[in-house]
Amino acid sequence: MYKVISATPSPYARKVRIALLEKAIPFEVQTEVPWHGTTATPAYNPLEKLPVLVLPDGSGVYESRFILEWLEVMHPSPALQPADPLQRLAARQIEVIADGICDAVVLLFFERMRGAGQASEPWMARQRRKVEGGLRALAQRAEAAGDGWLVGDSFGLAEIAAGTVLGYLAVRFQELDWRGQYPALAALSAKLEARPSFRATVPVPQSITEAVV
Ligand SMILES: N[C@@H](CCC(=O)N[C@@H](CS)C(=O)NCC(=O)O)C(=O)O
Repeated sequence: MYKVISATPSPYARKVRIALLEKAIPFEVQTEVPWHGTTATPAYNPLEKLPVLVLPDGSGVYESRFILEWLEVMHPSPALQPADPLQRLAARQIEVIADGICDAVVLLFFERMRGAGQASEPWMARQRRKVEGGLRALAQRAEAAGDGWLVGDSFGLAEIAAGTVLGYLAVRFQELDWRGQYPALAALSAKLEARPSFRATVPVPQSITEAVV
C-alpha cells in the first residue's frame, strides 16, 4: 500500500491526499512535523520536504506537483488532468499560482516566527504582494468560470490546487479577508470543501517546537 508522509496543515500534502482519495487509491498517512529532527522526510527526499509518496517497495516520490503527475501516469482513471493540451496548460498554470501563494505564506509564517524587531518588513511586504497577486489571478479565473469548473468541464488538478491554497489560508493567514474580497473564490472554496476528499483532509494547525529560523 502507498504511504503519504504528510503534515496536518500542509497544502502540498493535502493535494496529494485529495488526488489519492479522488482516484480511490488506498493509502496510509504518516503525520509528521517536517521541521522537527524526528521527521523521516530526509530519508526519502534530499530536499527534506514533505509530502512524500512512499511506494510499496520503500522508495519515495516527492514534490507535490511531481507526485500528482506520477499518479496520473500510474493511475490514469479518473483523470485529474484535462486531456486537451491547452486546458492542461491552463490547469498547470493554476497549480503554479496556487503553489506560489502557499510558498509565500510559508515564508511569511516563518518570518513572523522570528518575533518583534527581528522580522524584515520589506521581505514580508514582498511575500504579501505575492499572496495578494496570486489570489487576484485565481479570482479572475474563478469569476470567468462562474458556476462551472476552473478548467474544462470536470473537477481536476486546477480545483485541487486552488481549493487547497484557500483552505490553507484559513489556517495560516486568517487575517486576510479573501472571502469578502473575492466572492467567486469563496463560492469555489465552499463547493470544494463539501467534497468527501476535501472533508477528509481539512487542514489543522501544527505546533513547531524546535528552532527553525
Ligand atoms: N514545492 C514543495 C513544497 C513542499 C513544502 O514546502 N513542504 C513543507 C511542509 S508544508 C516542508 O516539508 N518543509 C520543510 C522544509 O522546507 O525544510 C512541494 O510542492 O512538495
